[in-house]
Amino acid sequence: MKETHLTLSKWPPGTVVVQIATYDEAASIGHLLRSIHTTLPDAQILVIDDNSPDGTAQIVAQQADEHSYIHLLLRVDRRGLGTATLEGLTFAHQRGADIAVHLDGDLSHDPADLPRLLEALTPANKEPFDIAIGSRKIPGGNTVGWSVKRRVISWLVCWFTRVALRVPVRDGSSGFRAIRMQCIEKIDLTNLASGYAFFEDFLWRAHRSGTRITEIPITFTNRKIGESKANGIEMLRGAYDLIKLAVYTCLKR
Ligand SMILES: Nc1nc2c(ncn2[C@@H]2O[C@H](COP(=O)(O)OP(=O)(O)O)[C@@H](O)[C@H]2O)c(=O)[nH]1
Ligand SMILES: [Mg+2]
Repeated sequence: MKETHLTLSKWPPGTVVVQIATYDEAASIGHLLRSIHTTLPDAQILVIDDNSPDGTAQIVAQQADEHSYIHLLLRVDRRGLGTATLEGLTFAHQRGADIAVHLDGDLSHDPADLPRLLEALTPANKEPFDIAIGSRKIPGGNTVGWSVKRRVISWLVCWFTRVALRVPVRDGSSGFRAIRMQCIEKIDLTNLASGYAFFEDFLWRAHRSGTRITEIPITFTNRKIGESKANGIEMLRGAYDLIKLAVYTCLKR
């Protein structure tokens, strides 16, 4: 098994790394890796896998042996989407990437949107942004295939992020984002939420540290293969993390 987290050689200036946290995504990962490379041939691709029982890591390891732009960060056990995303960002930063993009491993986020997301960081005649969010909740954005229950939960979380956490974005829980690595240096990354609330927690910290954030519309399509890992326990854990953050926000107002 190839474990590239031991490789510390730097990537060239201007490197974009597309990172994917995976747990049991063997059915989609091969196609996703190919689509990302076709869309962004110069990007590095990093998969952070938590030793998925379905062999996702083995597929990625084989691809990494064949293609030097593919990297695998293999963790020994399941430690959550938040810590996986953070480990990916830290790895990208250490290797000298300029921009990291994270997206889901189940093809819900369309790699064809990657160029638009990257372009949004540097708008013409405007100050550059630090974070560009692929947003389902602005005009032109959309969610396809989700149950009413999932839509309601998502709406509540985004409303909570905007109103209680005071982060001025419409889709604070999107897992599809481009982030300038420079801005990572001014964000406090200690004790970030380890599960799904990572995305709101990270944005909350980014906003408080003066980071410039923008949103561009994307269509999120519910997975057609494999199962969602956002089960009841994960959602409760996420809700607990968000409430803790809101209390802290009120106290520090
Ligand atoms: N490494 C890692 N990835 C995870 C974990 N939990 C979820 N993921 C990945 O995070 C992404 C989003 O998860 P998903 O189940 O699709 O959530 P949903 O889209 O909200 O239903 C997918 O690529 C999952 O494989 C985890 O504990 N560790
Ligand atoms: Mg999904």
